[in-house]
Amino acid sequence: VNPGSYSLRQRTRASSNMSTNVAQFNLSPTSFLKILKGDITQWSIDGSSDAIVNPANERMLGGGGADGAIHRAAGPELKTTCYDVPEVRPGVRCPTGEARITPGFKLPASHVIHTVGPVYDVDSNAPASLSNAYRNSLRVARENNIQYVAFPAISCGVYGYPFDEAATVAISTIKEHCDAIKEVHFVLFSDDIYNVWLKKAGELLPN
Ligand code: AR6
Repeated sequence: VNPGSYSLRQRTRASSNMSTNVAQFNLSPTSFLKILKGDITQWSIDGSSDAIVNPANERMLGGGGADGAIHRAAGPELKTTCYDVPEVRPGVRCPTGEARITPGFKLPASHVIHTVGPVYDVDSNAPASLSNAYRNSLRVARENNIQYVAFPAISCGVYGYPFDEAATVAISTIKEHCDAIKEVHFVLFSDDIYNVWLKKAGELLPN
């Protein structure tokens, strides 16, 4: 085991292994941000306690997009476990901006941190809600001694957040709240979002 080495299970035999395409930035003297393209359901850090972040909805019982993919890859135990997360009000297990943790079950990552980003057109304070989703996900990781965390572009799919604005909130929040986290990875599904994130990280972070 090479601590800190990152793997996308699907790609390990491919010559275009994504680990060669990882852009790395410093978040602090002791933490890194890595930006890569790929499928977050395939992500893990070999031999470490790690977590992927699920861009869920408040019910926390699965859905479309990355949430659907994560539930399919984790297997049905994930939904059963989510079902047992107490409701804070009817139908709401994880209010917007908060985060909850479960095991990863069949996923390569050991944990899933479920968070809920804002619906861009509905939330009157979308930047604060999006920032809370990143901040609380990192807090939950820290509380569970998880030092490697992978995020997708929360709210940038079904929830309609403009990519450039989302990247600013995501990267600046992570920079401010990365204490005790060794590596934060963004695993981004599409070229356009990947390119926006790379540019924004170049503007906001030294490397
Ligand atoms: N790996 C990485 N990123 C992915 C993957 C994947 N496997 N699949 C999609 N994405 P979305 P949201 C990207 O819609 O906007 C669900 O129904 C996707 O291209 O998954 O926060 C939930 O249940 C986009 O860039 O999440 C909620 O109801 C980003 O992940 C709602 O959608 C986020 O898109 C949440 O909407």
